[in-house]
Amino acid sequence: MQTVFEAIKKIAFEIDNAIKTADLGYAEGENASGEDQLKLDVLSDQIIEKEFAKVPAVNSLVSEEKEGELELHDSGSYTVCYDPLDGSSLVDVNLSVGSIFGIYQGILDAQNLVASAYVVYGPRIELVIAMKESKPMLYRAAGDQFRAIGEITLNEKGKLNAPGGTQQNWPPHHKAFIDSLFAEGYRLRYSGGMVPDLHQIMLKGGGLFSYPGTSDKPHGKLRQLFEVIPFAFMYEQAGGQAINDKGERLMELVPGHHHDTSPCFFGSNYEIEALKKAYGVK
Ligand code: FDP
Repeated sequence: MQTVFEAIKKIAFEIDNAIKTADLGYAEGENASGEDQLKLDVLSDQIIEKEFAKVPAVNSLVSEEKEGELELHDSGSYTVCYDPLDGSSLVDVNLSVGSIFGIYQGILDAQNLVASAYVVYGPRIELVIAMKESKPMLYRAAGDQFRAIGEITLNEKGKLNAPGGTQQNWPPHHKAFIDSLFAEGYRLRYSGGMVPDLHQIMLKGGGLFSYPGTSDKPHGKLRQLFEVIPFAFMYEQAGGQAINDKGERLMELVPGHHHDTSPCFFGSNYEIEALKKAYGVK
C-alpha cells in the first residue's frame, strides 16, 4: 500500500504543476458520464496512469474520465478508482480543486475499499489519507515533500452547511431541512468543488455536505466509486457518518456500473441524525 501512497504524492506535485502551467481549454471528447472534458482533465488522467503503471501493487485502474477498466499488473492486488481532477471547471476562476482515489481489493463495492486518499490543490497542496482502524491523516506539501500535520477528527456537531445541487430541483423535505439548519445558525460554505468543500468541513470540525436526489438527477450527481465511497470512508474514519437518502451507510453501496451515482450526505453525527429525522429514515 505504501507504494500506492508514494505514487499519489508524486501525482499531486505533477497535477499541481499542470494546473499552474497547462492550457485550460476544452479537449475534443466527452468523459464516460457525457460531460465535456477539459484538456487538464485528460492531462491529469494521463499523469495518474503513468505513475500507477510503475507500481506493481496496482492491478488495475478505473478513471472517472474513461469507460472501463485498465489492467496494469497481473500480480497486483489493488484496483484504484480515481477522479483525476474533481471540480475542474473551477480552475478557470482560480478556486481550489482536487483529485480523489479509492483503493479497492476484490470486486468493486464499498465493503472492499481498503483505503482512500484525496489531494486539495489550493493556495497549498494538501493530502489526506484514510486507512482502516485509524483516523484520516493530513499531510501538507513543503518543498518537494509531504509533511505529516496530524490526524483529523470530526466534532459531534459542526457549524457549516454545504448544500449541493440546484435548489429549484430539491425535494421539499430537503429544502425544509437545509433551511432549518440555517435557522439554527449554520453558515453556508459551498464552492462547488466536492474536495475543498468536504475538506473544509473535516478540518473545521464538522457540519453537513449534502447532494440529494433532485428532480433532474433522481440518483444524485456524485459518482459512487470515485467520489462518494472514498469520502464516505474518510468521514466514518474521522468519527462522522455518511449515508444515502434512505438512511443507509454509503459504505454499503454496491455499484452496478463504474459510473453509477448516489444521493449522498456526509457530516458529523448531530447533522446526520437530524437529517435522518427530517427524511423519516432510520
Ligand atoms: P464538477 O461538476 O465541477 O466536476 O464532481 C462533480 C462536482 O463538480 C463536485 O466536485 C461538486 O461538489 C459538484 O459537482 C457540484 O455540483 P452542483 O454545481 O450541482 O452543486
